[in-house]
Amino acid sequence: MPEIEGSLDGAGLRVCVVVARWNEFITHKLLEGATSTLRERGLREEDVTVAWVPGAFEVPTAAQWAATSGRFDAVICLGAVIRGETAHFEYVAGGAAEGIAAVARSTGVPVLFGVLTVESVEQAMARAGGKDGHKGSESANAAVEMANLRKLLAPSRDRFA
Ligand code: INI
Repeated sequence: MPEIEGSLDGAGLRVCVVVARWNEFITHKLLEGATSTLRERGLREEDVTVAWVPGAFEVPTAAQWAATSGRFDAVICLGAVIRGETAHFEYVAGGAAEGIAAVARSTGVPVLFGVLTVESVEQAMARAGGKDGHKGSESANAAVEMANLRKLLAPSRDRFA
C-alpha cells in the first residue's frame, strides 16, 4: 500500500505570509516564528513575501489574492482574535476561519490557518512561542509539508493514458 507525505524541505518554495496588524504584539511573534521556521526549512529570504492587513477579518481576502496570483506555493495566514477584547468575537474569528478554509478549498493552494482564536492575552502569548507552542512556526512547517504533498498528488499525465 503506497503511503506518501510531503517533505519538510522548503528549498525552492515560494510562500506568502498574510498577517493581521490587530494585536500586533502577538501577530509579530507569530510572524517571527513563521519566517524563522521557513528559513530553517531552506526557503530563501526573497521567496517569502509578507503582506500586512488591518485585521483578521481581512486576512481571507488577501489570502485569496495571493493564492490566485500563481506566485506562491502556499499562503500562511496569521492573526490573533481575543474574546476578552472583542465584542464581535464570533463574527471576526468565524469570518476569518470560514474565509481561510474557503480560499484553500476553492483554489487548491495550501492556505494555512495560523490565526489564534483565544479567550485572553495570556492564552495568546502561550501559543505564540510560550508554553503551548508556536502557531506561527507550526503553520510554516504545515505550509512546507502541504506544498510538497500537493506536488506529489498533482494530476498524472500518464497514469490512465
Ligand atoms: N481583528 C483582529 O485581528 N483581532 C481582534 O481581536 C479584533 N477585535 O478585537 O475586534 C479585530 N477586529 C478588526 C477586524 O478584524 C477588522 O479589521 C475590522 O472589523 C474591519 O473590517
